[in-house]
Amino acid sequence: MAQPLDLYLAAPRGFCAGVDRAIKIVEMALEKWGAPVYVRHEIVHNRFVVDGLRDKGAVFVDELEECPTDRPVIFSAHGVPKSVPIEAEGRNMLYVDATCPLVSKVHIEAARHYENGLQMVMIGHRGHPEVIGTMGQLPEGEVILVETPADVAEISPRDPSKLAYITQTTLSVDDTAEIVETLQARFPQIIGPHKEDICYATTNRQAAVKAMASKIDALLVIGAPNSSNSRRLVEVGSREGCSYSQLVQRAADIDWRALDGIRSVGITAGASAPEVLVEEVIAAFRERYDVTEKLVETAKEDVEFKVPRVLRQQVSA
Ligand code: 10D
Ligand code: SF4
Repeated sequence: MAQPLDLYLAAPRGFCAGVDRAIKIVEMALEKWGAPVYVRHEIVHNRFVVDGLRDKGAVFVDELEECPTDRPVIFSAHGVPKSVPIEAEGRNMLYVDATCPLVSKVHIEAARHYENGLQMVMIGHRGHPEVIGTMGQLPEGEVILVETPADVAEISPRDPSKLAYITQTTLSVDDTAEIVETLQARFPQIIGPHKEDICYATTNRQAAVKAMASKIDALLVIGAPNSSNSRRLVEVGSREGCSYSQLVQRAADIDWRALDGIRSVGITAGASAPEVLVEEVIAAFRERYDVTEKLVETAKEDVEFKVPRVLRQQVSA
């Protein structure tokens, strides 16, 4: 007889509206213009998604200079520095920007603060493409990056009375609140968004993990190692008391020996992880255990973003 196991499934989990839109953009571009269509950076941080699009004719590159000028190029959902579309225009290239509208919102916020004469503090992870893209909206030196509360003590803004803060969209809600508090304590005049710029999808996925944490012995987060929002879900699991909280890209990555003796497992997926991989993981549990599925739903999501007009025209034609 197979061991009984409670499998708690987080909702919401997996694809967010920005990821859905970005993948659609690549698929529709391939339909409209044929292969190859170039994509600067992984369209979203998931190997399974990227491999699937590559099979359909997408070519993934790190930099624009790797693209020929006679093929379309798509910018990834994470956003790009201002210099990238400028370079594309300079080379007369056809480009489609798949930056998530919620990332673009932060770009616009940064530009507005800059026009109002404010210097910016960005809370984010150094080297992440979204951070590079957002900081790259403004001239060098206009955005100071902080990653931790300790960093706040180290920065030397031009004029502490003329400061604003912005954040990466996929951060830990709790860590960010702590950094914001530290910023406000050191710079009481700092201007910020209503709360932070963390998006609805990041917030909802972290809340669902918190809600299931007391019920589970282990948490598996389906997502890629370079996916910021997925890694934050693993951290939430550990902090909420799951002694085993792990990132897995798909079922083959599960360390079954580490789960030995465990009676309840939570499953969630980062915003860039497709539901087929969740189903694959559930099926793998069903093969080994007598599984009872339990849904932990903390929010319903109905956000949808339109694809850019240039691709919509093709659909209605
Ligand atoms: O690393 P990440 O969480 O920023 O990106 P990922 O592609 O995993 O998920 C989608 C999130 C985006 C595009 C940033 F908002
Ligand atoms: Fe947009 Fe949030 Fe999804 Fe990032 S995680 S693509 S900001 S909806």
